[in-house]
Amino acid sequence: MATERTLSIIKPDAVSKNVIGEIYTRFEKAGLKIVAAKMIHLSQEKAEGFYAEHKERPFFGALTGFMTSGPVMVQVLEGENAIAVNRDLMGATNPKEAEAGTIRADFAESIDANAAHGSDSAESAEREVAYFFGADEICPRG
Ligand code: RTP
Ligand code: MG
Repeated sequence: MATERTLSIIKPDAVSKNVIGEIYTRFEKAGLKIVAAKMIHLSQEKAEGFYAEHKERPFFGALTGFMTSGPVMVQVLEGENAIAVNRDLMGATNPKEAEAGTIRADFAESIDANAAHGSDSAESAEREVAYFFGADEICPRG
């Protein structure tokens, strides 16, 4: 197993519900370490760049509109198989299909307002971490 880094975003709905701490506890209990973090209110341009892979999809406008609707909490998680572990903690994209006990089952309302983002591959993780953090903003903790 490999130590990996993944990019996590607590989306505007979950920030608004005041559950950042509850979600951080889930990361920590799963063995993931927060090695970088910042709260930001995304501009339209920053949100569109982040989700550029979905540019042609019908939900792109709703997605970027939602992601700019309020502040988000962005973090880098580090640990064994961090990418898959974080995706498992999040649950399915549509909270109605998410397994009980996952972040989306517990905190999300809809496929649009679905509480959390996590990188879906090593390539995405590398791009997404660099999209938000410089090397000097990441603090590996061993
Ligand atoms: P995310 O990128 O936010 O972690 O979500 P994901 O990998 O589980 O899902 P993805 O396919 O990357 O889609 C990105 C976000 O777009 C919205 N979406 N809406 N209406 C739809 O069919 C639909 N499909 C995707 C979701 O909010 C999803 O999180
Ligand atoms: Mg995705």
